[in-house]
Amino acid sequence: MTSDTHAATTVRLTVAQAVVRFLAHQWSERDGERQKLFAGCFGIFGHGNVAGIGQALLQNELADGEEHLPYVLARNEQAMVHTSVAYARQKDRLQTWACTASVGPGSTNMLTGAALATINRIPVLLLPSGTFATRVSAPVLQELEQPYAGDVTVNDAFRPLSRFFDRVSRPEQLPSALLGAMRVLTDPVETGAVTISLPQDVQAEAHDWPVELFAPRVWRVARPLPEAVDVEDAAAIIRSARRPMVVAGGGVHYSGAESALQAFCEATGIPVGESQAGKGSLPHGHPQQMGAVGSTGTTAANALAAEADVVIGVGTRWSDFTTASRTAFRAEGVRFVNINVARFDAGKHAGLSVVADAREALTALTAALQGYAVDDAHRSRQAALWSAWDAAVEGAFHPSTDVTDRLADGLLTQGQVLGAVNELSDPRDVVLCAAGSMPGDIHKLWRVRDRKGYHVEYGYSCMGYEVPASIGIRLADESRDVFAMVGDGGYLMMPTELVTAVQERVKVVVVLVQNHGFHSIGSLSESLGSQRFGTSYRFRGESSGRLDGDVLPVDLAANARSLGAHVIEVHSLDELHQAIKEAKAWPADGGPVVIHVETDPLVHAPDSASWWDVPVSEVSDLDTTRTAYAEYRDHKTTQRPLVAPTRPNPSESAESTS
Ligand SMILES: Cc1ncc(C[n+]2csc(CCOP(=O)(O)OP(=O)(O)O)c2C)c(N)n1
Ligand SMILES: [Mg+2]
Repeated sequence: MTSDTHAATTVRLTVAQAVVRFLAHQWSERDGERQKLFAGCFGIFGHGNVAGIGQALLQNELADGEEHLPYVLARNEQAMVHTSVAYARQKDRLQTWACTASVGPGSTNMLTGAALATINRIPVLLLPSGTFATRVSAPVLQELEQPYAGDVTVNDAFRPLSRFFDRVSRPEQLPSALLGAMRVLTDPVETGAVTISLPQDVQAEAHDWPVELFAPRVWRVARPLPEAVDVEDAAAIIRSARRPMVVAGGGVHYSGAESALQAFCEATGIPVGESQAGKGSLPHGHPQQMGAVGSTGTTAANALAAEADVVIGVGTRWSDFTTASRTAFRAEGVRFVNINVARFDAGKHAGLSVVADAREALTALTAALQGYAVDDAHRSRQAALWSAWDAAVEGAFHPSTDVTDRLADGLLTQGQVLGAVNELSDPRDVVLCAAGSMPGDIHKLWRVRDRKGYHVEYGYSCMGYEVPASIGIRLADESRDVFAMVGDGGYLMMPTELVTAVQERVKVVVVLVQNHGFHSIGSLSESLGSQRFGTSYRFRGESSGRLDGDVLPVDLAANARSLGAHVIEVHSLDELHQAIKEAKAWPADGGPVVIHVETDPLVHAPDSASWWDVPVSEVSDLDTTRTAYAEYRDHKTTQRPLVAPTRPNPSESAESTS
């Protein structure tokens, strides 16, 4: 190759410029629809990325005719990962953001976000900056020194949290790192946090890149088909069932399988219980919709789960909340059929694995089950169970005066707050939550009216996800209002991104539920015999020396106002209704609205007598703990191993040749 030809086929750019140019040219495609894989890049600059990726983003922003990778300045690196994850989830994992952070704490701040993305199986590209690859001036500011290994950096902490990790120590390594990263981001089985660690000197180093590295590239998001034999076996098991049930997980949404699930349920009459990620798989009011299942389930779904003889998991990873710590499915000989794109999840509970895209598998299974339906008794049982539960929801949303008369002045119940937001928001609006007592209550109570109307992050249940995630959802879909339900504890973890919402004029509605501490962990603590220890925000008592003094004089409404939000403080149900209407009418580019409401943490949502396994101290000086331990041991006896084989015993099966 002559040097002239060489000049024509390569382009000289820094590693950081190459990263930005490459990312701007990536597309995803599914069902014939194409979209940019990266909506942009969030970042916070410091040493390590200000002159590398920062310079490249600036050059990209100022360039005419170049594909743009919009840059958004965030306030906290953990938060910008949350924003990206929420965006990607709202986009059914077909689009996401990149996140750039500076060396050291800027980068490690993203670790919690990385874990959250990987656990929830949501794509996000993380670009932590690394210390010098050459190590010429080591140790540099914020560098970890480990006497036992010269090549370890703080960014190695991303390895166990990422589905793909690479460190680009030489420019030549970049193309394979980028291509590997894109493969994982767009693979429904592998996806999660994808990390490319970029040492600060390498970011700024120039290299001659082949021009085709930057050609537009389309990543097709697969819809793997099920194997015919698995569909036949699954159909045979379901045909043998008298009381089957579906458990719908997040995979139903990511695959866009809601209509296929509805057709399956309508043809067979099989009822559906939903995990947190799967909630909204069937619309509220559908006769087979039994709502939440598991520890935070409805009485309807949990009653059906307890007696189900065949459980069909669709796109669920079977977390302990979904199985009520393996106590929800109690029928003798209960068998599982798992439809999942990931063999890893499809094999759980020793289930019959149908490894496939949820939409494709459900469509094939509906055809294979032609002529099969549950009997009328099972259908009427569903209807009766649901109407009893729906009445309980009405009671929580609109409590009787017996309950409200006992509330202190200006306080509401959490159920009233959720009911008001559910009833006064539009069907397409999105409710968002992550940690505290609200995720469980919302899982039970919320009436989901649109496939993208429900967004509770309950894989990692990360306090602080709510405010940054609300921005991601709104950026992903400006036609919907977002109602972020956040407790005072969660708000205090991460109010920072209200400032980012102000900067970007992003309208989000944050409903800040002030109950002066941890309603959730307080109740959990009490149920485990730990007397709500250390769970409320109070002064240390002068005589007791314990955190049992007066409520702290914290004004979160003033805090939100100081960050630039429009704040509405409410002290009654009427004022709450007015506030929600005001928020609905707030201009689309008006920035964040915060509704501050105080609730009584001692009024609980209706119970479904379900369980969650949280170990209690085996020995204790406290009566409360000893009582709780006795109850705990009783519950442990109801736990099932769920390991029975699903297929017939080979020595008894007709096809056996031995
Ligand atoms: C980052 C993080 N730290 C700790 C926890 C454990 N945790 C779960 S809920 C909770 C309290 C939440 O308080 P708040 O947001 O006020 O909600 P409430 O329980 O009062 O409804 C805590 C500490 C968590 N989920 N995430
Ligand atoms: Mg609280």
